[in-house]
Amino acid sequence: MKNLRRKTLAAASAVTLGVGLAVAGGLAPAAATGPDTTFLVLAPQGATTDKAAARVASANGTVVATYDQIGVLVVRSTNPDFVTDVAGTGVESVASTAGLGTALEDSETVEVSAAEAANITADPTKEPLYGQQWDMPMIGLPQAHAVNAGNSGVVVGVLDSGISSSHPDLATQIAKDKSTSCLGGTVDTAEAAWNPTTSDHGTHVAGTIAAAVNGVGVAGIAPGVKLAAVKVVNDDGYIFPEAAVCGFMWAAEHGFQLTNNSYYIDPWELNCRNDARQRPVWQAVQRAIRYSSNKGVLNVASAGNSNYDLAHKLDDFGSPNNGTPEERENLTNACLDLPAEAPGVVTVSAVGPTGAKSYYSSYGQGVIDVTAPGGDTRFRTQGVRSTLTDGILSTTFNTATKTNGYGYKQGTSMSGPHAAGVAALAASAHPGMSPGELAAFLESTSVAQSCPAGVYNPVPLIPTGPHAYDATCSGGERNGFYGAGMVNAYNVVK
Ligand SMILES: [Ca+2]
Ligand SMILES: [Ca+2]
Repeated sequence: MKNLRRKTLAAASAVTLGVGLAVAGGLAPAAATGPDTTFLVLAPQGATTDKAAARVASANGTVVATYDQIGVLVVRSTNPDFVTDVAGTGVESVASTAGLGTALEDSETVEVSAAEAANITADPTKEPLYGQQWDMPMIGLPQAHAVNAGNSGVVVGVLDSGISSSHPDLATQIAKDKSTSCLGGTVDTAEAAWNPTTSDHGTHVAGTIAAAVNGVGVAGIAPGVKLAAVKVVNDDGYIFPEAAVCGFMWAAEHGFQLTNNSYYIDPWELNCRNDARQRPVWQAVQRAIRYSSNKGVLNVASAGNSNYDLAHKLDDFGSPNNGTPEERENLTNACLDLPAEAPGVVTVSAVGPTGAKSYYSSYGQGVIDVTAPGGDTRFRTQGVRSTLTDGILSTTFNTATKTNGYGYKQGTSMSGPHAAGVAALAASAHPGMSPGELAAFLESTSVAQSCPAGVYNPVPLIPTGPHAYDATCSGGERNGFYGAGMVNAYNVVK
């Protein structure tokens, strides 16, 4: 898994370089030119970016986005010496984001046929496909909807690959005036810019949070709230730090109560042992996350799909080379997996239809805050083969045929939006809570789940080997697999 991630990161770097060269070819600069590269320039915390902007201009850079609130500039430059040239008064640090895109962990969509979608059930919510949504009764629907199905003043930002605004279950749910693309680190509010192009991941996430209860398709958890599409995943399936910064700042400045972040920016591999040059990039993202929290946004994030113990990363990599406590502290601070491990972010693990941890879900005591359904298509056969209906059913958009539909996906990408949806109901029923209060309420209303004893592995017969998905849960009522427990929609509104 780690090697795979390293390879995809290398691929992202190559793509960025290719695009940059094509752009640079059209310019006629006086000085030597390199590829058109994106940089994050940080002013000292609390300072304005005026002086830094002046340095950028003198170093042949172009500011494409200014975040004075957090002292961050997004800059593009073809100056191969930009990093050294920009250094000076008002610039605390600078780094290129080239190669720092992380791949979206998207599972293939398994679409439901039109015939199946048309098969009306007798379910009280009147949604034809509700009978396939095993995840909803697990978290307290439809009981919650009888009390509160969400308030339209609550906006949930889906920081993802866009949302299909033509989907019959989503068209009425999207706050178009609060939706944008953040690709390249700059805002583009055109509707086409925030619709999906190569991935329907965000469309699936959006349906879980707030698909309409309208007699069509599926039911979302909080159909009364509004969704905002914030596109941060590029057409190659990568999330670059400048897009994430833009997304958190957009959410902060547009009155969002919540964001859902079903992606995983993982600086650990490349950044945390030797590469100090990348730290400014992650510091910029963390400043943006912190700023959004201070502006009233609760950010919800997926734990990741690597069956990884997030509480013991240092153990996995061994001690840092020089092994000093100071170095270790620096590593810990600079190398959080973002946004999952940033302070104040609600981090969500995944369970399957039995309520047990999904074989793929990452975990970690003190890292996982709550759990929610994300699907587990392997537990039924102990890993031998996949049972698709044990994934999460939601809204889809086939990017090849440009058609809206319904389909199954699995992952912590699917569990995160369950927690975001429940939090949206909580914010609807209890307006005025701060992000910290909302997070604490989400946890205190969750249904605690115990650790399984010993080494846990629901898929011992999986082809990758009998121990490929071993995991050990630690903690008591609050533990590394499930955090405070399973989110519950009814408990937050009753
Ligand atoms: Ca519906
Ligand atoms: Ca957290």
